[in-house]
Amino acid sequence: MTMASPPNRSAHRAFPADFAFGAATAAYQIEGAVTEHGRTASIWDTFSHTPGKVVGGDTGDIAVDHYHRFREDVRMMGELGLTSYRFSLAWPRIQPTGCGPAVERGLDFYRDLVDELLAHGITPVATLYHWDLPQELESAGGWPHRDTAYRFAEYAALAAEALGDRVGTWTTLNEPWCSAFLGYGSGVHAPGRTDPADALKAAHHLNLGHGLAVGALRAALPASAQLAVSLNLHAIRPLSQHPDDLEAARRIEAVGNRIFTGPMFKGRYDDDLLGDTAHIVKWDELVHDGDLAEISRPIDLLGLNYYNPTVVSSAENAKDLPRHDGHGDSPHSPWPGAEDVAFHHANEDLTAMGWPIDPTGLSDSLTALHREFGLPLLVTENGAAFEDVVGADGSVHDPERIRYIEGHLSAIADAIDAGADVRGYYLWSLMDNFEWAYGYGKRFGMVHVDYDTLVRTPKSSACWYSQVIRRGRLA
Ligand code: IFM
Repeated sequence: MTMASPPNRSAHRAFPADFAFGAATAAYQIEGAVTEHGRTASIWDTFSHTPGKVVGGDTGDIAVDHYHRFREDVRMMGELGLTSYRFSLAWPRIQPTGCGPAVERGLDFYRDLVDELLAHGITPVATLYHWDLPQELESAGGWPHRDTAYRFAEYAALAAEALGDRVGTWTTLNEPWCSAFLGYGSGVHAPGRTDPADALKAAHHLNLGHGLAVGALRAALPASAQLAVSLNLHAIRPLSQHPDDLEAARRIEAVGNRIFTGPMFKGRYDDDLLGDTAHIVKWDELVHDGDLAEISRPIDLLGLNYYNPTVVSSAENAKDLPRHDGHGDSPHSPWPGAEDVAFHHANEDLTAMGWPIDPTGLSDSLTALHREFGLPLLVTENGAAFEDVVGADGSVHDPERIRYIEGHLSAIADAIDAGADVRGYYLWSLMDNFEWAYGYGKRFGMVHVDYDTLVRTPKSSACWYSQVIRRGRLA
């Protein structure tokens, strides 16, 4: 998606009557209880326990203890009026070694969670993989190893057999770009490997795992099941119309977006992507006969995770400009075949992550996805970290987060007006949690968590969002 001009915005329109107003979380970021009931280590347990990998040495060992407090958390969701909740299943809780039979106690946790959600009238959306690969599978080669895709499909079948009677919407992978390119390219995410060929192999095997899982889910679930994938597609804008900047945008779009949307929705890897990366990986050996047909099995919904636009230029055109290359602290690029591209801020209105705030990237992306793929869309993540301050009375006023959410909901309304079939919004995140390599220092929640007492306190953004949900409109 290369971006166009900003749309007109209006803050007053209603959303469709059945629009899902939700919030999202992920297992490793909230559950804790990492050794309970048979759960074994995931790559994030190993990574976070490796000195120097996560700010402050933080780990998900306790996280926000959702595993023990889920009933309280669901009650809070009910009080806020959420109509839907997107959570992920911890693979190492269900299938600790990444293969073999499921652990019933692990499944029971999710059965109980879903039953509690349903009792509160909240529609569950289950994500199968939000980055917590069982460590044993990583030790056997991880996502660069083809076998991992087949293990993922087996796990998908076990999850669907256990939960398919109560979960109607499933997403296979969350942000496979991060799994492949931050996990195996720049190494700032687990498992922390830094080989560009492995990153590309991981991307293909994540795609294959997605396709195989779709097949397994279709076989195990009722025909009414809605299957999706959640992609963090980059809303790419060239810094200028200079041919070199357009070329930079093309390269990033190829390895940032089309590497997933091509095989998933068109049954192919585009020639330019294959050409850009031909010196890194042998695609004809990597992609086996039949893989693309498997990967492009039809799905029902496309989930978009959007935080900020991605402004790019050629290195030459960026010589005298500030650059924000987004490699984290790693000297290794997460962009194989596009290592020289320079990244810039779209503006200086930044969140605590240093991410520019620009909702037009969301409306433009939704509109472009609608035009290109014609699938119903969900915004499966959107939100912002800010430096929240707890008042003397314990309350947290977070007007910046309200402004952020309002701007992005308004952008969704713009996209709907422009014809996109957007069916829901999942705020990232329900509550403060373990923000991966940043540890607990970055707070994305609409609910504040005191990390000493684990007490949850809705911030003013939660109260504001709750009113939006009850009205079904922004103002
Ligand atoms: O916290 C993450 C989430 O796990 C995946 N998408 C982006 C969020 C904010 O960084």
